Amino acid sequence: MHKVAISGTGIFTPEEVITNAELVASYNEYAHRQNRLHADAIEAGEREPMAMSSEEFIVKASGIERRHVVSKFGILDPGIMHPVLPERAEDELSLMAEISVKAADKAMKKAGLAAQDVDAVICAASNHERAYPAIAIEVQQALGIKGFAFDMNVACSSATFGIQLASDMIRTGSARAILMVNPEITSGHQEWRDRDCHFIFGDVCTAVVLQRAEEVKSENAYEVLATRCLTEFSNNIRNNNGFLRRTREGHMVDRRDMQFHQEGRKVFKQVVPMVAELMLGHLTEQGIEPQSLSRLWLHQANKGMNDLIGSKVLGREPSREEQPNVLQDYANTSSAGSIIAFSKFSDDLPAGSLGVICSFGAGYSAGSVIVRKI
Ligand code: CO8
Repeated sequence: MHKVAISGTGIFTPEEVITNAELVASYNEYAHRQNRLHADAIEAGEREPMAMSSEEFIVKASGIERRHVVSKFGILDPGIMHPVLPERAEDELSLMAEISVKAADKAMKKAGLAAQDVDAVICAASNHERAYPAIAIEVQQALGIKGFAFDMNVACSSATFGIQLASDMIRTGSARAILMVNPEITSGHQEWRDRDCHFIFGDVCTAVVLQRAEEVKSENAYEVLATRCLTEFSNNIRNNNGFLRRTREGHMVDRRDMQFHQEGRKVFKQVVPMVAELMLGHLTEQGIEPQSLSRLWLHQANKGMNDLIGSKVLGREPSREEQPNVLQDYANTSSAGSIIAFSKFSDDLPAGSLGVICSFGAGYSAGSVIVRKI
């Protein structure tokens, strides 16, 4: 068995930013237009008017202040309300592969590895822009990596589940080094016309290089001490888009349930204890005192959720340094959130420091990765 380390991470952050003010202005204009369009039905009591969104609510309920998107075009147009992206020919690099390559270049540079040093590519993300061929294989070809590649999806927990899978493969010898990418174009399946969730998501891509610990060249590497994954079925976060659409009458139209929808309050209440228990159980199993942790890199969905989980795990309120949040600038980037936090806030810790990367989300799913700075 080999020891495993995370030896490099990379983030590709799209240049375009949507502030809460811009988001709320376009949503409210859309809602006004809908209310004007259906004024008679509203007047007759047959239809509820659409309520307005507010910046104050968004910051208070989630902690999110802005989000990056691959393109603002369309999202902020009250006549469109979704991103409009140019179509690409089949022989062009797909969008998910393109942003993966950008994040991967940074991660591989940090790890000091070239394409020939990597044996496999995993694309772990919430939604893949097509079913096949795998995005991971396209990334593998674009980077000139030999070996094998595949896609996987565990929603927001895709990256921690990917780390467990890659670690197990490296430990047992089926690969020496693995590149995992998390291209999250959440703007495509976010419902921008629903005030309950129009503020939640943002686009980004993260990449992680894992390899045998004894072969690490990077000065900022973390040994993966242990991983633990958990799933429990729930319909509280769901998206019903899929290839069986055309088999069901009337399902080729644009339906609300094809986009992200959730019972946010239930998710909050059910997932917080589930994640705290997972982390505490995992630490106990490994004989690690929560007080000995230097940092928690949590999934970036909601500041309130993170504050509660951190407090339950540490037994006191974590400081901003101990539990860094990036959601104010990125919003929820699904699987990439905890990796952004880890990538931005891990170089400063001294050798021997312990921390946990933890994600949680749809499924439900949650993943805990205990790491120690080498
Ligand atoms: N502006 C003003 N008021 C609003 C708005 C708004 N934009 N939205 C809702 N309100 C109103 C509501 O209508 C409600 O009014 P009333 O009291 O009159 O009924 C009131 O504000 C309170 O609403 P909520 O109860 O919904 O508010 P919460 O305090 O619960 O906050 C949150 C809502 C922020 C959604 C919160 O519940 C939350 O964060 N929950 C956890 C959600 C979560 O973490 N989900 C994980 C999903 S991500 C994942 O797993 C990956 C999925 C795959 C990626 C998908 C990519 C698109």
